[in-house]
Amino acid sequence: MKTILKSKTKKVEISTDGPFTIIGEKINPTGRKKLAAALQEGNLDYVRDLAKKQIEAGADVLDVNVGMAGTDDVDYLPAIVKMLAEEFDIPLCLDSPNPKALAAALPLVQGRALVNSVNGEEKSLAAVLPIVKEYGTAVIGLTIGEGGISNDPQKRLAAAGKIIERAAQIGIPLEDIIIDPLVMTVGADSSAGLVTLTTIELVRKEFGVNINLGASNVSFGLPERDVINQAFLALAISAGATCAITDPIKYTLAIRAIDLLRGRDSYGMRYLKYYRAHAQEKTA
Ligand code: THG
Repeated sequence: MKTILKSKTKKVEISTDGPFTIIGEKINPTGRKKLAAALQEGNLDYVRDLAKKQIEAGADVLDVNVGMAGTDDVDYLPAIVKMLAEEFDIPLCLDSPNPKALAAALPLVQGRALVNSVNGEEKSLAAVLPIVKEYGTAVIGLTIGEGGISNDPQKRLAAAGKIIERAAQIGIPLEDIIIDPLVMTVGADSSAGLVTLTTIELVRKEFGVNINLGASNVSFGLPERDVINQAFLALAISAGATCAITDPIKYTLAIRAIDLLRGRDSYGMRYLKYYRAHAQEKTA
């Protein structure tokens, strides 16, 4: 299964057979005061810098989240998307549940974006899927049902099924739907990792679709987050995840290693190329 995203001149294939796809998480003001302040001042330099650094570090796609308490992302998403689309040749993942913000930003995208996200609630399905159809994008479907987020992997699977079915009804094909099994922190519930891993396997077996994770969520509130995040990436990729919203600066080398270990990097070319290009950073 392949999900195709595009920028001005580049095509990115998120694939159930190929190497793992990295969606850079850092354009997100949650927990990042400097970015929140920059967005509120209309200063795009900091966003530009975050985009550049993530691309250099190996991001295949950039997640763009401008959601902040007390603001409407209709005010920020279009301007940021316009700047990124003009200045960088990388596909964008528009991270907003707000249909108005998505509809305002999508005409400014050059290429084929990923809408992040729709969920299995009627209100979201009715508002977001027509926008996905109209702009011919791909979409991330969060496995949230009418009852909210369940801890039961079967219920998360059912929410995925509902999204896939409703998308099919308006002509959005299976390959354009990326299911997100939801990652919660194991700091609050020590079974949260297992629930996600089980859901990944169920979704992979039932639908064979691409699967995305907000991988860094797993370690919120715990010490040595990097260790937990890397261990989780290995387990989740092994279970069937095919892309993640994560930090390319910290995790690209580990992800290359995982691809190599899974036989998805012939002769270790991608691992070695990345190592050589970034080796000085480690020793510096
Ligand atoms: N699924 C989908 N989209 C998502 C999520 C998901 N979008 C948002 C989020 N979850 C994924 N993005 C992030 C971005 C940052 C962090 C976690 C998830 C994070 N940030 C550090 C912090 O807040 O402490 C800051 C680190 C830094 O300064 O670089 O952990 O699940 N579809």
